[in-house]
Amino acid sequence: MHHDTIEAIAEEFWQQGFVALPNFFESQVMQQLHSIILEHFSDSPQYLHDADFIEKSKAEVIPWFPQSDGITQFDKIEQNSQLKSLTEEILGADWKTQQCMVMLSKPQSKGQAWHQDCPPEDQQSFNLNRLVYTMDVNDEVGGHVVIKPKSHLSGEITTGELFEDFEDQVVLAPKAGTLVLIHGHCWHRVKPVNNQSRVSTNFRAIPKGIPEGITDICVYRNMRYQFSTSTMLVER
Ligand SMILES: O=C(O)CCC(=O)C(=O)O
Repeated sequence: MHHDTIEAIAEEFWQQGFVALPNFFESQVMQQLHSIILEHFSDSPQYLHDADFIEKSKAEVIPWFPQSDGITQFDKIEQNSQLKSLTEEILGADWKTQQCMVMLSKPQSKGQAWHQDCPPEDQQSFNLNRLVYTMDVNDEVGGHVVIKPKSHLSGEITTGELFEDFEDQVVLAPKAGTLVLIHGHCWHRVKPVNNQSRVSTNFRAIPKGIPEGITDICVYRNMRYQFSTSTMLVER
């Protein structure tokens, strides 16, 4: 990828708060990773989050950290030179990658309500979602990614309906091989999932000097939730 292209993508990201790049990864690599994911979840996955959290956040997602299970095949995404260059252009030098997290949504699950991945009060303090899709998200599967453009500049997400349709929202149906970058302060949600499981994998990254636990507190329209203590810090 030419440096001008990388610069243009980073500029779009900073204007919109997100960017979607179809065919970023080879389909063979996506198929390999997807098989590993399906194999891992093959025996009836349980929800690992606290039941109250799932009820209140509507985040019916089962997380899995393959790299901490010693599975090395995901490293090649992390080491992809184009992904690294693009991340550096967006975050600046000495950014850090975090353990990748596979997220499984079971058939007939609710997806994820509108949220910001971390508190937005300090504009310099944010995470970058680098979402990789190993399967197609489409009308049959459901689970489209919905984003409110430019909302990374709007401060705290407003209170209100958890799955509200905003007039200016953008609905993405990423195909296998797509990379979607979302600023952690940008308001986003996942639509309900239909009759099959839906999978995405997040290779989160953080700028230099930002603490590893930046995404420990997530901001929803109805609460601020802390994952490490399973606590609702603020009810809204
Ligand atoms: O799974 C997706 O497509 C989006 C995930 C998401 O909302 C997040 O990682 O905060």
